[in-house]
Amino acid sequence: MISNLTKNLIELERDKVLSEIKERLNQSEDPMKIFEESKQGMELIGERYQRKEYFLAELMLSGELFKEIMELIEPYLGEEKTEGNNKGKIILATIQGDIHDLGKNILASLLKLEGFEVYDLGVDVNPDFVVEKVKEIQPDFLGFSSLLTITFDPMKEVIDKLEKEGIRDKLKIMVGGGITTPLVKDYIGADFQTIDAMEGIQYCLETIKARVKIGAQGGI
Ligand code: B12
Repeated sequence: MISNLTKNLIELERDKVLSEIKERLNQSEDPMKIFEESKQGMELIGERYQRKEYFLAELMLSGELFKEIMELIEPYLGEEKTEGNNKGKIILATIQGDIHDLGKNILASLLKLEGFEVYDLGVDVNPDFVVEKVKEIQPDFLGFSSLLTITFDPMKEVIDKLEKEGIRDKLKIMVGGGITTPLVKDYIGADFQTIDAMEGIQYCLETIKARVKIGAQGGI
């Protein structure tokens, strides 16, 4: 069963989609529910593209429409946690060859809301640049957003280089994005994989909490 919103999004009915979202937000509906229905629409658009019922033009339109959806939803997601952005530092990147950024951008917004310090390196990022930034920023987490299979090798390259530099174990590495699986995590050598931003945030929060506990017990 798909919702009316998902159906209109798949059909790229921009005006219907945006007016329904405005109305539901006005009625104080949970913005994450609206987000999930929109995300499902994007997955189904991808399937139409794969079946050759949609082409690049439709993918592009869906990308633009999703951006407009996020602009409506984001102000309703909550206030940034203000007690100093001290939950931890995270670098995000979509690696070389891949320009998909909608999922990465929502993850970045949600992490900021949770109080993380986010360094978003953008899209189509050179693997050596990621390694440089890890050395410079010394983050607690590195998150790759991956929507194309051609990104697996360059992500693995980054992790291999971090290993060679002896700094791999100083941070936790996550990989996410609609096409990723646990196998991808194992192949590139990451610590965690998900196709759900909220699960990623949960992982970061739990990791930080566990570290604080070990520290309190004199383990660090
Ligand atoms: C919109 C879209 C585009 C837009 C992107 C616009 C943009 N600014 O991002 C445009 C039109 C540019 C595009 C281009 C292409 N696309 Co495209 N695209 C899509 C589509 C339909 C939706 C992606 C999306 O934004 N989903 C919504 C977001 C919110 O979901 P998400 O990214 O999964 O993110 C969520 C989670 O995964 C998680 N998450 C994401 N990243 C991370 C990272 C971490 C660390 C964590 C913890 C969590 C996390 O958080 C988000 C919220 O929960 C997908 C279909 C699909 N099934 O995903 C195809 C898809 C990804 N595209 C595809 C293809 C083939 C292409 C093109 C090659 C097409 C072409 N012939 O040119 C080009 C590639 C361009 C390039 N070099 O990158 C294929 C990829 C196939 C593959 N296996 O490699 C897909 C899967 C379509 C398909 N089924 O064939 N695309």
